[in-house]
Amino acid sequence: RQGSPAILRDQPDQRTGKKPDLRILRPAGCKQLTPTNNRRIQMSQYGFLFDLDGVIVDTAKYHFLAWKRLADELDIPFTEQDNERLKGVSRMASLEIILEIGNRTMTEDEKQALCQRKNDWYVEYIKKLEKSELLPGVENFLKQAHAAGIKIALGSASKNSPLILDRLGITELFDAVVDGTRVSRAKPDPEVFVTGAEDLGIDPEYCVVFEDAVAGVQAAHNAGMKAVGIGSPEILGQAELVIPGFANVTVNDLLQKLENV
Ligand code: B16
Ligand code: MG
Repeated sequence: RQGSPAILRDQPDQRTGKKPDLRILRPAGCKQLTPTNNRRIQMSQYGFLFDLDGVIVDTAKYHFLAWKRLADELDIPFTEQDNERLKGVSRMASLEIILEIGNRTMTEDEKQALCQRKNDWYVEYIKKLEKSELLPGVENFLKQAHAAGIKIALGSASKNSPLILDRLGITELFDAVVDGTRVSRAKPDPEVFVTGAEDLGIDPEYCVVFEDAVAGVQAAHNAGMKAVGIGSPEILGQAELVIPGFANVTVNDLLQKLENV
């Protein structure tokens, strides 16, 4: 799976002078992309790294409900617009943003206790997550990638990632899970994706990151990987490719587009 891109045999037949049909040379089940710059990269050489919140499932709404409950208790105004600032940000950093909004200071112990309270409420929501909450097309896309032999990792700041994958019934599609329990540096630091690529045993050059946050796209680039933005080009314009979501997106088409950028 690792190493240089495979160069398939495409020399002309000495007898007929014709180039062989690569579809025939390819072993069954081994899909191959249209070559660019004379390289033929097999699908199974790629690693896909997925952010969780905003890419696979919208957990932001549950984070909001739990943070809002805490903010109300603390008498701190907290709106859905404020919640946008918490996306992709760690639990403690999220609390610090809320305290900053309320112009409040707390001891480390108090902050830990508040994070725990918020998380207990959040987990109550997450425990009830259902498969139907998977974002449109993402399960099909993950299954296509898995079937094509592409290695798949999760790269999320959430310490609740394993529970969420379990509730959504997609744990077995992932070869590696890198979550908030394994990394200490937040995106745009590349730590989460570099760790994921190491787990998969795939060179960053062949890793594609799927992200809905600008900081996540930057983290992918800082890791030497390509980024596919999930959302709007106005916000995620730095990504090599931006798609509104996974509905009707095929792995083959996406990789071909990426190879041409
Ligand atoms: P937890 P991601 C992030 O997920 C969320 O976007 C962010 O709002 C949350 O604070 C963070 O996970 C930590 O989550 O409290 O469950 O550990 O976008 O990195 O998948
Ligand atoms: Mg996200």
